[in-house]
Amino acid sequence: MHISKAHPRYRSLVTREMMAREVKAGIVSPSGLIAHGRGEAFDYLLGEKTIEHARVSEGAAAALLLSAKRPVISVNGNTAALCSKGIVKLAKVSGSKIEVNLFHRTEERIELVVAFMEKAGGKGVLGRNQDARLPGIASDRALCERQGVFSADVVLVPLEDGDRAEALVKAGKKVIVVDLNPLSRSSRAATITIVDEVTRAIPNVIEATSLLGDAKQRRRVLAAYDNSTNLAKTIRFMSARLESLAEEGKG
Ligand code: PTJ
Repeated sequence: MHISKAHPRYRSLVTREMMAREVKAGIVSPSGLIAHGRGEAFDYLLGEKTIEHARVSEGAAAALLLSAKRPVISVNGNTAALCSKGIVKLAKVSGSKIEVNLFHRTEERIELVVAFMEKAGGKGVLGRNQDARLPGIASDRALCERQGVFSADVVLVPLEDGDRAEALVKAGKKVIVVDLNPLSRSSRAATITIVDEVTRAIPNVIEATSLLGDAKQRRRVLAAYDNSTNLAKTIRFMSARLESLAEEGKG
């Protein structure tokens, strides 16, 4: 389908087309399109840009990843399709492993998404040999690699479903979530929630890692961070933005 560059929603339409293509290729699950649409709706409430409170979370996420002993970035179909190269770069600068973990899990999709991340430059991408189970989840979504998510101390989970985010926290891990919905269970369960679109969030976290070389500074950033306070500020931001748009509409 030809999309005119003059269309006001050009970027969004191109991304949708790409996601639809990746459904056909088996990278994105059909439900991934629904999740994407929900994300787009929440992004409207932010004005489709990184807000100040997300910047704070992105800085804290960079500090946590750099302070971790065994950080892992968990990748699903949507994250791979939207920002595989960004994830590979973040893994490199933060010393994190990449592991593919799918909600709609089949051996075939695991292989496809791992190969996709390898093609994007990922080294030692985990997911093919899931030999451990995350406690607290009954289904196959509990499967993970012993040398990856299972033994990680910090896990970054973009666009994660609530059950898994909660199970990771219960397993004693520090969890960084990227989710445009500040009301989701994942957002509430996480140690750090980045309410920002994933293709903006990942480069921002990469940029923040370059500013946090000093361990003392990282500790200061983490001590000042509180997830519930940050989420409350984000919800207030969305609400104030809607109020001001309604005021504009009046005139
Ligand atoms: O590839 P699979 O099989 O692992 O499936 C992945 C999906 C995303 C389908 C699965 O994890 C899922 O169902 O997720 P949920 O529960 O719909 O949660 C996804 C969350 O991510 C929602 O709260 C969306 O608002 C949010 N979201 C969607 N797109 C983006 C986003 N957040 C940031 N950036 C986005 N581009």
